[in-house]
Amino acid sequence: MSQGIERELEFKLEKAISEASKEEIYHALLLLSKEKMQGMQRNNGNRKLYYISAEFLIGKLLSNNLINLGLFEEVKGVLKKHGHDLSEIEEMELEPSLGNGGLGRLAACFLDSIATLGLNGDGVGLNYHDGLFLQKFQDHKQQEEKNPWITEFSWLTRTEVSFEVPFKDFTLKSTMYDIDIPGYHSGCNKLHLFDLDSVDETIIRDGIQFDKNDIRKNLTLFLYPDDSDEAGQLLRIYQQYFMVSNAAQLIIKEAEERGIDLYHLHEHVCIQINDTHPTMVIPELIRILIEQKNFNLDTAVDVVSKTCAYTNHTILAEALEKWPIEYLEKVVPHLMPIIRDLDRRVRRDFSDKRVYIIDEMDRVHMAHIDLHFGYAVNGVAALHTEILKGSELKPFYEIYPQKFHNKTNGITFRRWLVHCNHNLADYIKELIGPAYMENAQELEKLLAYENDDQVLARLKEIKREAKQELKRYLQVTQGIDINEDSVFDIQIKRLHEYKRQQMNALYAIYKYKEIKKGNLPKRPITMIFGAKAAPAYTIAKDIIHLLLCLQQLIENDPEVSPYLKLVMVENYNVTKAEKLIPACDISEQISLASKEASGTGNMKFMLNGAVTLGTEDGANVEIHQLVGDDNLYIFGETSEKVIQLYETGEYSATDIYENDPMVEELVDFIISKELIRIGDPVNLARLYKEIVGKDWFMALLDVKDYIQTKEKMLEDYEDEKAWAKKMLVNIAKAGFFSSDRTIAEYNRDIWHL
Ligand code: 26Q
Repeated sequence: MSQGIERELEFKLEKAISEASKEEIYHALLLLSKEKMQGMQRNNGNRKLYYISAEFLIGKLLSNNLINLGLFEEVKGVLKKHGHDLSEIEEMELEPSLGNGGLGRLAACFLDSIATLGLNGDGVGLNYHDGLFLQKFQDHKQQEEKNPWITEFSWLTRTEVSFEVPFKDFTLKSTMYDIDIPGYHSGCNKLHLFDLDSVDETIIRDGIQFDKNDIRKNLTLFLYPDDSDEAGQLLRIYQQYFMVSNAAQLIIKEAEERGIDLYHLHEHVCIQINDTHPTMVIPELIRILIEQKNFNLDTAVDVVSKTCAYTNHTILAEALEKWPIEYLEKVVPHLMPIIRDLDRRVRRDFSDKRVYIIDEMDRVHMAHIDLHFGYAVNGVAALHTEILKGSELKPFYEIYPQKFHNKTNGITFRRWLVHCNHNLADYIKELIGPAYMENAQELEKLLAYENDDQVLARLKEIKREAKQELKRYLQVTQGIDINEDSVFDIQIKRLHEYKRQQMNALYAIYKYKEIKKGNLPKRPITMIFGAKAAPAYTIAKDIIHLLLCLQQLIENDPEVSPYLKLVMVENYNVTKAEKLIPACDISEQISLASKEASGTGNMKFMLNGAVTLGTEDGANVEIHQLVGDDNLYIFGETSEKVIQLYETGEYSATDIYENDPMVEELVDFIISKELIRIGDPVNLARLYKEIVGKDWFMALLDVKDYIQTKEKMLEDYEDEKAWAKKMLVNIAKAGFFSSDRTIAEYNRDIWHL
């Protein structure tokens, strides 16, 4: 067999493997994988799922495709024999950054699991040429740059499929590109990404600026460009409609090709709407069925309502999409009569204004369309779903209790263990066999080794190897030196006030001051952050500025730097996550309780033997239930209390600041002469004012408990054996968070494929 791949590779290369460049080998492996995937069986079945999402944060594909094709070990061996290292070949691939964070990465994990479970389901989205911006640090601030990823050789395959998408003043013709999604030891599905041939990358100038009004040239240029102004919001509506009109036309085309009677569409098709971004697929399908397939309005509404299901990913009011009618009239006036009709139906049936689609300010509540005219809605973790039912979507839960589901998120273990942490994956295989790769619950068998000194010692050793690996990587990529014998404390996720990176920064200030006072930690601490801020989100950018200033302050202080290091990883993305997660000891999951719908990084860390420091929020609650009090560290106020504080408006950051000298001292340091000397006084003063005067996400509420809990954790870390046992329990209990389990539940309760 091994000779097979070797020969196929040489045939592709037209030269000896040992003489080929890394780039040539990458191209050859890409072509070879594409051929194998084309030859694979397509998952099929009578009912087909279309998972529509504005984001698919798929990460690099080479290794994962090789793993799922069952070729990874073989290819690695052949390359090694000829003097090449597969991990160096992987570096030739550019990461497609087609997502912001959690929601996009979840969609990618789901595609892997849908294919692996042999389910008939494709993804549908947009082919952004530049995706999310590339983050650079300059003068301790985030700079955004363009981030092109599509090269001559690519996982994309241009197809013949094309549709006409009608906008108010013009019609655009799409092109569909496909990416193959091979299941692990299973059939293949597709990710369909729609694009426009007329998109023009040369309109991008200084950073990520471009003409937001030239839709033909800019439509699929970027993921969610700046929507802080009207032109940005209109572009977002153009993108969303382009995505869903293509999806709707593809769905109808494939249904007709399968000979399906469109009056029975819901028996053969289901559409999962990933957050509200694809919501316009509902009125668009209704429109097409009426205008092109002779449906009457009632029947079209009925069939579509039985076809669509919606996932909610957030309870932040500002993230729930509400489009002014005026904007929709400018972009898709032909949908407005349908949306108005849907609103009329709601007003006919219900008197509660809170469930109307169109509000008093003439805004269209996208989630309300999904809730009334979809057959299912789900939250993404148990607590999140309870909050949706009990407060955020309560009026809807009262009308449609049967529509509500919980589907706790999951992650694909193929990427987040087998691919990113070979040493750990191999060792687990040695201990309990390979079955855990397809049945994650098997990991519980590791509990048999809870008191096995040798196993515990090996787990610590594997962690140290991962730290060394990360050390090398940061040395090469950022010229930063970290100490592999320090404790690695990591917070990597989008920068948002509710995720409270600012509270972690206050810990860094606390530790800095302690060390200055001579209270040295028993072991050096390495605090690692990775985060992008939305380009128009001022406070988030100010928090990045604070972190970068602290990084320099600590680095340049010889009294402190032997004991504390703060590293901000540039351009945090999936590839960097894959290097950081295996090396982590302390997993920071410190959102304000009730605000993080689920979190999925928390699951990736746990699976790789990190211990969670977190609030009772999102899926942390379920992690807590699984591992028990001894194997994670919980702090902070409960979600009930936080919700109550918002309701009564009684939270006052100023009160806490003024009455607690310790808090005052930490916060004041943001505008200390030490930091002002390094940073920009405007940014630092603005952040200081925000925290003292408003602190909307209540960092000061929990900061003391947070610091105390982290101190306890660092102390416990010194009991090597006890810590290794916590690592083992976390790994063993992570099985529940396999996206295979999540997808099996979606299929059982919602999709029925
Ligand atoms: C909305 C309106 C206008 C512009 C942008 C948006 C927008 C864009 C992206 C709103 C939300 C998002 C992304 C949300 C997201 O990533 N949510 C995360 O989803 C994860 C998967 O379910 C959860 O684990 C996280 O808790 C949740 O924050």
